[in-house]
Order: sequence, then structure tokens, then C-alpha cells
Amino acid sequence: MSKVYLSLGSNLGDKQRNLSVAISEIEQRCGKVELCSSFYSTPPWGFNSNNEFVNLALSITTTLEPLDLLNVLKHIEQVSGRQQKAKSGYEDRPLDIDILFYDNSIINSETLTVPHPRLHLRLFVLVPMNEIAPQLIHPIFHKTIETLLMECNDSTQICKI
Ligand code: PH2
Ligand code: MG
Ligand code: MG
Repeated sequence: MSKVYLSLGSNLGDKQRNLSVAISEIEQRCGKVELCSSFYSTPPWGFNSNNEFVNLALSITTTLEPLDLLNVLKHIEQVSGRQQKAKSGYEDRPLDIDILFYDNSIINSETLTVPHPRLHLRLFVLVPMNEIAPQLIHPIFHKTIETLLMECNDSTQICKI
């Protein structure tokens, strides 16, 4: 059984509903949802859009291997109405699910990088993660989430819903 941390985000449609549906899909298809953060309203990071995001983090226990888990999560994104990804850059989306951590694994395959390579740069990931796992240690930086949050230079305004 593996312990996995996920980041969920939505900035199109009924965002909170998209996320709630995603959480129950994850529970049905991937494994038990152990912890779930609050929902946060966050400005788009890394691209311009008028549509604010709602973001959260959760932990699950799963028997799925990393690439199988990725495929199931992609399927859940597509069922939520997400179109195929733009060729480059970020875009608005009804649902995005990213694998942040998979046990202590470091994975660099063509389709999956774990830990998520930009998680330490993003308050919309670190603030929800700090709520559910402040003492979790990043297997590459060897720092806790709490420390990564203190050291993060992101100055965007994010607030609990
Ligand atoms: N996801 C991105 C890019 N920018 N910004 C916010 N606030 N929330 C996101 O989930 C997000 C983003 C790429 O997946
Ligand atoms: Mg993402
Ligand atoms: Mg993604």
C-alpha cells in the first residue's frame, strides 16, 4: 500500500462541485482518501486568466503503481470535461489532478515526474499541503512542507473558502 499526496485544482464551471465529484471518483477508483485540506481560492499562477482557481490537497492510500494511478487520474480529468492539454503553457480547466508525492519515490519518466517539479514554488500547493502534512519531508530537498512554505517566494493572495 502506498501513500500518495495529490493537488486538485479547478477554474472553470462549478469549481467546488468539480472538486467534490473528483474526490469521490478518486475514492472509488484509486483508494481511500485519508486527509483532505480546506478549499482555497487562488489566483492563476504562471498564466493570465480572469478565472480564479479553487485548489486543495489530499492524501490517499492506494495499491495502484504510479503510472497506473496517473492514467486513472487522467481519466477522471477527462470525464470532468477537460479537453486535451494545450501544446504549450497553462490554460483554464474544469479539473486538474497532479501527483505531488508517491511514498518517498523519485520518479523521472517521460510522462510522470515525482515529486512534482514545481510544488515548492507554488503557494496554492504548499498552503493546502501544510494543512494536512506540515512535517512531510520532500525526498529531494530534504525539507519539510512547513520549511518549503516559509522559504517560498510566491506572493500570491490565497484564501480559505
Ligand atoms: N495549475 C496550473 C497552473 N497555474 N494556478 C492556480 N492558482 N492553481 C492551479 O491549480 C494551477 C495554476 C497548472 O496545472
Ligand atoms: Mg497542474
Ligand atoms: Mg496536471
